[in-house]
Amino acid sequence: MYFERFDPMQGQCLQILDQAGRLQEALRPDLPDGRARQLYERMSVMRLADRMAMSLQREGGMGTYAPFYGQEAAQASAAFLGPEDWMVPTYRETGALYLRGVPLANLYRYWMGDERGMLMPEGARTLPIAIVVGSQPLHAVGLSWAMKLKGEKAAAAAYFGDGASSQGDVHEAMNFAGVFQTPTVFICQNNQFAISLPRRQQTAAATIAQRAAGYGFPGLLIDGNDIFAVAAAMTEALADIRAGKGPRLIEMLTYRLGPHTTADDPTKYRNAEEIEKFKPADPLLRLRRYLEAKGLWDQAAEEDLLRRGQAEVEEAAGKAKAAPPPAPDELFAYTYRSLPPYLERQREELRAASQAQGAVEAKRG
Ligand SMILES: Cc1ncc(C[n+]2csc(CCOP(=O)(O)OP(=O)(O)O)c2C)c(N)n1
Repeated sequence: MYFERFDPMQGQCLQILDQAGRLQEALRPDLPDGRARQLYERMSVMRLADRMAMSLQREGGMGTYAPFYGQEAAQASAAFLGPEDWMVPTYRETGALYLRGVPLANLYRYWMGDERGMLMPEGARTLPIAIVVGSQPLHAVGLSWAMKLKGEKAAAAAYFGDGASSQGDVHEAMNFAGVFQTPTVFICQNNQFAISLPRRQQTAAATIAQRAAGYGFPGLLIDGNDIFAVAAAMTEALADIRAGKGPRLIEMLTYRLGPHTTADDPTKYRNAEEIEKFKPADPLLRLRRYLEAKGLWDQAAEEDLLRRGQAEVEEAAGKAKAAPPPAPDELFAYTYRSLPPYLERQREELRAASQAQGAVEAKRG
């Protein structure tokens, strides 16, 4: 009903829970209050986990990190995927991967430079993070096409941003998905920026969701800071996809409140007033208001949650820090079956350098 009723071509955007925490019951998806409360808790811990990653980076434990502050409801889309579905994440999806069940300590390890943090448990149907912008839709379409050929009733979820939507790869993926009717859900988190490039300079189209029409499948524009709209869009898209109705595109309108990554200085391309303008749209704030109005949440519950959440996040950070670092050799281990000569030389250089460093450290005692 949502995909039919809300036409992105007409500029329609699905919002069910407004900023004041008022819910439009007539549009409510199958998201009972108990589940909404549970999601509020997970999204709150997600935010704490994001903050912890920022601190770990600032204290030198991580090379870089891509925060998702402000995008927690869109990230919670992963909670609606089943174990039979595939998830294909970008670097932004730490929160989504956490909800998918990837241990936080592993996610931190990855950002600390240890690829083993991306080793997924057998059968987890979750690809490792790919930094290559726009690669996720291609991979998800490939996976979903394979599932279709095998007769599996499941979907593959492609995560990507507004910036990625301009990549040729994304066009090819969506076109292929339309032609072969692959079971793919394209999840575009439109957080208004591709690093410093604002959304208005990204495309002359009024919405990204409307592009689906050009590929021959339905698209839906939603308020990506509204967990009820996220639930509605994801549940309907996945049900349709599993019923063999082909791909779906969901554009989740959100706003990145933090920097693009820890290497970015957003004051160079947006001012403080703009950020303040978006703060009332915070996905946690409105859900909390809703739960409080229903008598399902209060200050004591909030304090208890923050205490438990912080303990969980600190434990994960401790685990990640205590994990043995990868051997330098591993840099060369997984891409080539046999290394080309120039990489062979580099590996020998690195071995010699780490042995020399080891000897110096041993002398120092
Ligand atoms: C193919 C490719 N080109 C360029 C980059 C550099 N790069 C990293 S993130 C980014 C912006 C992507 O913006 P968007 O798709 O909107 O996602 P967001 O970072 O906002 O989540 C760019 C250009 C890259 N990683 N891969």
